Amino acid sequence: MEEYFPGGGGIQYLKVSLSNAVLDKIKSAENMKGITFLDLSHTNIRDINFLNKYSDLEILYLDDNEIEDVSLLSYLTRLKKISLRYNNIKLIDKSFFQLEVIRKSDNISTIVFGNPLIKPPIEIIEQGLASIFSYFKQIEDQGTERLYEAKMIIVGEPGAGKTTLMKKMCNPKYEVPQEEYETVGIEVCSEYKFIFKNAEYRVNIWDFGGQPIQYFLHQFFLTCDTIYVLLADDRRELTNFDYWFKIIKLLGKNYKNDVQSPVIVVLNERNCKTITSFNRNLYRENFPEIAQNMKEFSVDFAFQEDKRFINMIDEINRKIACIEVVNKEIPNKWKELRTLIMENQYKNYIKYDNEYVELCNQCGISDEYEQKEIAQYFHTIGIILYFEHDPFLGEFLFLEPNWLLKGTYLIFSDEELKKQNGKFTKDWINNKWSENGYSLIQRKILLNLLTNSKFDLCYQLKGSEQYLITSLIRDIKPQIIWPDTDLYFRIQYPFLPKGIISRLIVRMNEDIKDNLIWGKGLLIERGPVQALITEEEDRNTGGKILNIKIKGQGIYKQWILLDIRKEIISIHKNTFPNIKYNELLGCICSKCIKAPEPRFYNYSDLLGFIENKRKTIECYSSGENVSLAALFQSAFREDEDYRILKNEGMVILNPSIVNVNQINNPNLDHSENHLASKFPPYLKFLKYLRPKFYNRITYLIVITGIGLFSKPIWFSAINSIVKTKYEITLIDERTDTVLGLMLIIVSLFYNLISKYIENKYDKR
Ligand SMILES: Nc1nc2c(ncn2[C@@H]2O[C@H](COP(=O)(O)OP(=O)(O)OP(=O)(O)O)[C@@H](O)[C@H]2O)c(=O)[nH]1
Ligand SMILES: [Mg+2]
Repeated sequence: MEEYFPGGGGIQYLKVSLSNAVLDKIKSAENMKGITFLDLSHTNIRDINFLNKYSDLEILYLDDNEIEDVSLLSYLTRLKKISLRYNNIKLIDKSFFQLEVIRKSDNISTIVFGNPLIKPPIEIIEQGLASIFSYFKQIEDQGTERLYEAKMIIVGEPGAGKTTLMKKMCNPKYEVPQEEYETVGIEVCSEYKFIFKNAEYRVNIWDFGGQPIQYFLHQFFLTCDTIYVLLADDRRELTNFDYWFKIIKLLGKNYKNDVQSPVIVVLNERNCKTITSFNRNLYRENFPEIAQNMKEFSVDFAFQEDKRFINMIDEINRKIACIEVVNKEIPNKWKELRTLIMENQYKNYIKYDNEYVELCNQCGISDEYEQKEIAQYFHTIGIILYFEHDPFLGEFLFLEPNWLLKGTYLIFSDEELKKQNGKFTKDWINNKWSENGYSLIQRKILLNLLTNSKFDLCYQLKGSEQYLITSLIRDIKPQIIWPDTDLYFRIQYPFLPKGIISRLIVRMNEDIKDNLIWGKGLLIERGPVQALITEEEDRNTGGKILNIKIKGQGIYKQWILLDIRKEIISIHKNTFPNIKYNELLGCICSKCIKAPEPRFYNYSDLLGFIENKRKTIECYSSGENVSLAALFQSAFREDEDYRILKNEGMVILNPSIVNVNQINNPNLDHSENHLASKFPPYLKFLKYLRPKFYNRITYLIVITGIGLFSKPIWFSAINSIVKTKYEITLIDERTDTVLGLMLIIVSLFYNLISKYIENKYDKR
């Protein structure tokens, strides 16, 4: 052991660079008192009980391991810092939160981030200590049990047999109908129950209409912590497996704990003829995360007692029983509340503030946070719909989602509206709903669902009574005169879910130029710049790209790009937190700038180059060395907005890199370059000093001057400051008046000239 812990009890610090052998020694060490720092991140350890010998530990890093049980940590009472990110911790005892190191932490959730926590749930931990202890208290007071309730989502092409499967699961005697019946919106059935390991599970089955016009619903209603049944129909062999796998990967994964919902692929046979178009190996290869927890079945629902149907149902049951949230321990009172809510199910919705809170109070649940948490939990397991973050919709709990979806679908599928290219007035839409039996408050809720900002479905046209549903805009690209592009930017997606362009149109509607919008693009204008944003096929990767072309002068280009990226990133964040994308920046070398399409650089690669202190990159198209700083400066601004973007999770560039190299910017016109080349060292110097120069040095020198000039008593004090800080030797007391005057005049004059030159440079 000595080689690792030289000096025995005398050492206080241990940073381990670990081989298995070293790790074994650390684990088997006898008495490790005196060690205060231990970093065992990325070592694949599972069991940390050996740490009981390290009772003096103050700093302990255990990130990226396989740890499940952290109860031992309660013995490490001297800890001042601990990190347990990305382990496999599901349950944490109350004693852990009583540790001083946890109690004093500003943000406990960062310590345990990336763990599949069930108890306490991460949402509770994020709320801080008070909520955590209140959670434990509730459990102690009330006792807990499991609800054994889950949500199952059936998706697939129209007519694939989704509704048939749902009905068959809820009623085994159900006979497959002869005629076709198309599901509109989503139908929910809560009658399916099964027994697994002595527990009775209840499943809320959500059956989605398969018509492509309903795909926009997916972004709002496909959720994680559920099971997906993907139905493929062999009659038409039209199943778009690619779309379904991608959307399930995107929306079916809980990004908080990285758990992907299980998937059952059902190849629905007709007359025992199997589907031929499902290339299972390809999907297993391309979607390994889904494949891990996926099973396939070929079944014909028309055959009663088909053994394969029974096998499929068994597997569905088994997978449901393994979903974490389904086995979550909840306080007894929550179950009582569930029953009370269900008694209201004949109502379409209940109001959060009075009705729901009242039901909570009846069950003795008075804590506001707990009430909210229950609503979120019931939303996850599919009992209700609760739009937690929406100021208007969040006032309701929707007990019956169908009327909401049917009301929306009624509008989206309206032929008259399609002819109007998605434009409607409030009167028109209210009439439409009231003709179909919707009450005043229902109409209000529906209109809010359409127009509220969470969903970006529609917006009010400028200076008009009309609204526009952007996903109904015809996909006919209007004639656009677009001469040259000054700035090229792209976002490249392996999978682009439906709706990003139409949502972007809603978000940027204030800037749309001359109504130039279509299904796959928009043209926006702000001041002297225009931006053309289009959704296109990516010929290189087979995926999709959002192409952003900007033309115009000055920094407005960078502004508009920044705003477009902000909106797109916010759409990602709100609806598709798992989405994968690359940002690409167009080259600015002399050849690319004139070419119809430039070479594109991967934005994050460029950031890597800058970090490695590279100054240029070679354009493979022209062979020119392009200044990285100039490349960045062509597209990005360097101010406060960067910080905002950084908070949004975007990588940014350190502005100083751009600044110093400003004179190399080929985007400056000739006269600017000329001016810049005249003063490079001076400008660099000024840039270095600014803004400190004006504020600090001038100020200090002028004050010194005044001091010397008027009150020699200051002399010695100022002398000592100036001497030590700036190594200027003042001559003697007799010269102080002259010296003071000189300092004042020279520094003010210098200040004046620098301001003049800098302003002149900046204006250009
Ligand atoms: N023989 C046979 N016919 C089936 C089977 N599954 C579905 N069908 C037929 O296909 C029709 C459509 O099935 P649905 O279950 O309504 O299809 P869906 O996927 O819900 O369709 P949408 O709601 O339009 O998306 C049914 O009415 C049946 O006639 C099956 O397993 N065997
Ligand atoms: Mg159906």
